Amino acid sequence: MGSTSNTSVNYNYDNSGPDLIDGNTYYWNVGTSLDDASSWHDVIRFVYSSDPDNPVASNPHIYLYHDFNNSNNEMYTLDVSVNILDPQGPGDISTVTMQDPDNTVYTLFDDGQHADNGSGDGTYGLSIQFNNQAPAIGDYDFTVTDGSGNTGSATDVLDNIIGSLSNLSPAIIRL
Ligand SMILES: [Ca+2]
Ligand SMILES: [Ca+2]
Repeated sequence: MGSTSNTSVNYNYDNSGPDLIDGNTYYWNVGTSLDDASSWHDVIRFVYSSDPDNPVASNPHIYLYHDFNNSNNEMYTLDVSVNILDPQGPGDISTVTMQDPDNTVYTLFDDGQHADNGSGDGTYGLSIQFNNQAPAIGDYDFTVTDGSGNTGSATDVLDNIIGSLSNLSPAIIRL
């Protein structure tokens, strides 16, 4: 077929595909083939945005663990994460925060140390511990701000507090 020098492709040139929706995640698979050979790239995940500047927050997640510690105090661990992308690249991300239903604001990290998967992979996270008090029910709002002050947001909801398995006791067999 010869060489390809363009660095962009047109999606949906024949109008047979669905419209892309802002903030949605898509997967792109690129392949080529000849009579006797073929080549393909790994599937590429991307988030669609029609805005050339604003960062995008997607896939917000809050995950609650409920346990008891050695002193029999109730412990709650809230792992939160969100995927962040920016049209200017990861270097344009300034801050990523999460505001809980009590209006406390937490800073999230992408260093591989804060329940955020790998370092520098665009997933920002934080692991928050609560002792003897469950986290608040309601909206957890994630906000990303880039170097120019543009923002993007996403929300996940904590709608119930799970119970703990601490009341389960092993069966005692009396002889
Ligand atoms: Ca930007
Ligand atoms: Ca990460």
